[in-house]
Amino acid sequence: MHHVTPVTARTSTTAATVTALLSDIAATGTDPLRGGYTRSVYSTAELDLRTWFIDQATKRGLSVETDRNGTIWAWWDTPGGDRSNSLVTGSHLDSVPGGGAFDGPLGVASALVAVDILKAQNPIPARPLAIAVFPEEEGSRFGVACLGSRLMTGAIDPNKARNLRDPDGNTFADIAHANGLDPRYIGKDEQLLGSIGAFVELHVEQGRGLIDLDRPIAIASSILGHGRWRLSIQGQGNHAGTTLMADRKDPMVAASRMVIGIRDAARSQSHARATVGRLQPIPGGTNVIASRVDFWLDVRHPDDATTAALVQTIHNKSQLIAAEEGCTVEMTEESLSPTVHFDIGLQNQLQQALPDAPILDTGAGHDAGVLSPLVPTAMVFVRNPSGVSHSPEEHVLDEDAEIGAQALADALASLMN
Ligand code: HGY
Ligand code: MN
Ligand code: MN
Repeated sequence: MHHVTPVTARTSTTAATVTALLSDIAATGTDPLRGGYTRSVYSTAELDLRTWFIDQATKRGLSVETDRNGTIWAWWDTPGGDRSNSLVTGSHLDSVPGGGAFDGPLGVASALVAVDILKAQNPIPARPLAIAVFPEEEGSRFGVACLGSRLMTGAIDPNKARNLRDPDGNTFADIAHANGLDPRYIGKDEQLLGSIGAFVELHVEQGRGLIDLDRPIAIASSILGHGRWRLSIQGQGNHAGTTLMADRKDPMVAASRMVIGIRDAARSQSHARATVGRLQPIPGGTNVIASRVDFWLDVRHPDDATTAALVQTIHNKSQLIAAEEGCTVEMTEESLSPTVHFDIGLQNQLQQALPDAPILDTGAGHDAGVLSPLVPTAMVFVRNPSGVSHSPEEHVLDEDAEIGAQALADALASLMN
């Protein structure tokens, strides 16, 4: 593992609460335009959150390192320092644009409090434990969700990753290099993967399951398969005033018809979800007929073959619409994750430790899902009274946040031996 920033322990700390830890970062990355938080990977806001985490971890006597892919690891080592068969928890700190306060940071803050609880029970861990903070979980800057965990597990080709570009045209290689990584070394980390015995991620629930069940926490069973595609519609840019309606090849009209077609196709397939949340006209002038429109499609379904068939239907429909509007359309897959079923043995162990927790599936992707083919993984969800996520309305009650951290500590304690 390439150690980029080994930071050693300094002092210890009294147990904090999740609410207090989250209030430390409540002003970091607030978005006055969108509301909520915009903390894209390696932005000033996310770098400030990394600094906050490293500080909190070193205060707890954890030894902190950043690996070759930019994931931060805060280790509570056994006396011998052997890190094989480690127990890992953690989550992410980056957000979607205008996201909520809990998606990611709740898992990181809860992991810090869980370590406090475990340390109070036994100052020496029976097995090595680490808190991991994965970069670019949302894929909001470079377009690929869970980029850090995909790199670590080999789920993305390092060359493809190096050449990913953010909306300003910066490559991931350049931004990673500017933040202390050597882009030549990003990629699968067999040694690190081989040392992880289990990964348990706590996350705010992104839905209404726990509200409807009137329970504070749940254990995850599965993650819906999901993918992202970019559609580029090429038309004829022109003047809004001098171009008669009959003479237009307007990609904005084609894109708009496609978005309605996408909604209709997803509606006709039970359990499917299809979303266009990001659309970019080029050049984007009020008095300009766009020459091109790019938009991004997010499709999810429990059955991977159904996802593929739905995407094919959408592609066929989009080609017909483009032709009718005198345009052309190109569709490119940007990322694809199969449906994940978490390790049933680990799930059962968590169920023993958390007997009152119901088992819930989720439509949201997570780093735990990316690790699950190679590492036994599990997730704990914490109730979100609004049921809303990827929005400023995402919420967790203070008492549920503390219940979640205690549940994570209980789950980790049950896996410690
Ligand atoms: O998009 C997702 O499902 C996750 O929140 N990154
Ligand atoms: Mn998340
Ligand atoms: Mn998210």
